Amino acid sequence: MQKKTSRRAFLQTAGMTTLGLSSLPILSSALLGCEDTKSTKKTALSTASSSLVTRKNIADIPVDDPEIKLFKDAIRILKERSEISPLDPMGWLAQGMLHATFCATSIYSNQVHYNWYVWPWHRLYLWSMEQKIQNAVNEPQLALHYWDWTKSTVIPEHYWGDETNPLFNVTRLVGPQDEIPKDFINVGAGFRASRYRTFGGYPAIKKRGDAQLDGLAEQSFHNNIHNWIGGQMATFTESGFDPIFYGHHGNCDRIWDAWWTYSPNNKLPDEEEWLEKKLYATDGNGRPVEFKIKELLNSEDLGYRFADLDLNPNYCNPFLEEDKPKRNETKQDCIAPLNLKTSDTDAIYKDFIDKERTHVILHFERAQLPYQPYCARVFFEYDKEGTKQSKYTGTFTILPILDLDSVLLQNGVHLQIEIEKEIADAIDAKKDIQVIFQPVPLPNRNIPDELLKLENISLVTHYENE
Ligand SMILES: [Cu+2]
Repeated sequence: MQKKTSRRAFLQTAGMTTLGLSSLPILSSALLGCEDTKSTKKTALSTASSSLVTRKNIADIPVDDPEIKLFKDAIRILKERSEISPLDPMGWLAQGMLHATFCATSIYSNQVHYNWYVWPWHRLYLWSMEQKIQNAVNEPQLALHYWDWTKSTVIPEHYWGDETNPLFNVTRLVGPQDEIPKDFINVGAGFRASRYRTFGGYPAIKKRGDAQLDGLAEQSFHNNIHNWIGGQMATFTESGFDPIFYGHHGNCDRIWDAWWTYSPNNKLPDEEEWLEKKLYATDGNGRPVEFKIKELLNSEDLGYRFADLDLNPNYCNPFLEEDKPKRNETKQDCIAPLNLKTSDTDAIYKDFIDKERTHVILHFERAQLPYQPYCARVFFEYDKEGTKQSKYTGTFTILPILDLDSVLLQNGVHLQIEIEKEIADAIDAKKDIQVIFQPVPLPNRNIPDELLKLENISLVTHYENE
C-alpha cells in the first residue's frame, strides 16, 4: 500500500465518484440540506470553511466550550430518539447495536474482532457516529473527539458528572481520579512491529475451529483500556453504549494512522482479501452503507483529520528497566513451561539477530479461559548464573466473545509479544523458561477466581498456516 498522500475533501462530487460512494446520495443531500440552516446558526464551529472536520483530543478542550456543549447536545438528541423509538436507526441504541452486530456475533463472516478487520471496521463505525451527530444538530463541522490516554491517563472530566451529562455512563468501574497503569498504554511495542499482522491482526477465520490471531494493538492497549474502564466498556455486546467508547476508539483509530503514516517500514496489507473486503454500517440517516477497506484508508476521504498524531513519547519507547511492572506473586498466577522446539529456537534467534525482528507469537494450546475479561502481565522466568530472572514481556487483556470462546478454547490463544535481546539470548541458550501470567487487580473488582489454564505454550516467529 502507498502511504497516504492526497488531501481530498469529502463529499466533493468528484471525490464521491472516484471513491465509488455513489451509494450515499441520502447522506450528501442531508449534509447539503444542513448548509441552508448553517448560515443562521451561530456555533463555535461555524467559522470553519472546509468540509473536513478536525478531531481533537477532548482533554484539550475546556468542558464549558461551545464545541463540547454541541457534542453533548448531539448525543442527547440521539438518546432521545431512542427513547421515543428504540429502533430508530438514527438513535443511540441502534448505533450501539451496530457494534454488537459485528462484534458480539457468532457469524464468523461478520466478526470484526480477533482479526485484521478490527481497525478499518471501527474507523467506519466512528464515521457512522460522526455522521449521526452532525445530522442531529444540523452542524456538518461537528467532529468526534479522541481521548489521548497517553497524555491524559485519567478519563477526562467531560465524561463525568451524573445522568444529566449525556457523556456519563453509570456502569464504569473506575472513577474520575483513577489512573490507567503505565503498562496498559504502551503503544511502542505495536509501533515497532512493521508487519500489519503483528500490529493489526491476521486474516479472519474461515470456519469454526480455525485459529484466530488478533494483533498486538487489539490485545494490549485496546483491550486493556476497555476492560480497565469496566462495566459496559468491558463487553463486546454493550461497549458501544458508553460514550467513552468513541473517545477511546478515536484514539485507537489515530494510533493506527500514526503507525503506518510515520513509520516508513510499516505497511498495510496488500492482499485483495483485505483491501476489497466490504464492511457495513449506517450513515447519518441510519441507512445501510458499505465500504471496501481500500476506501477507508485515508481519513480525509471520510471527512476528518486528526489535530495531530503525536503521542506521549514515554509510551512509545521501550520501558526503562525501573518502569517495567515487577513480578509480584499472586495466588492466581498461572505458570507453565515454554515448549521450545530446536527449529523454533533457531528461527527466533536468527530472525532477532539477522532481521532485527523482535516480535514473536506466544501460542498456548487448549487454554481454558475464564468466561470473563482476563488481564495479565506476562513474564518469562529463567535462571541466569544462579539467579532467577523475571523478564516482563507485556500486558494483555483477553475479552471473551459470545459463542466464539469455545473456539478459542479448542485452538488456544495467540499473543503477539515483543522480546528483548536478553530473552532472545535465553531462548538461544535453550534455557528452561517458565511463562507466567500474573493477573492484574483492577479498580473495584477482584481478580477472577476462575483461573486461566494453559497447556503447551510455544513460541513461533509466525503463524504456521500463513
Ligand atoms: Cu473497542
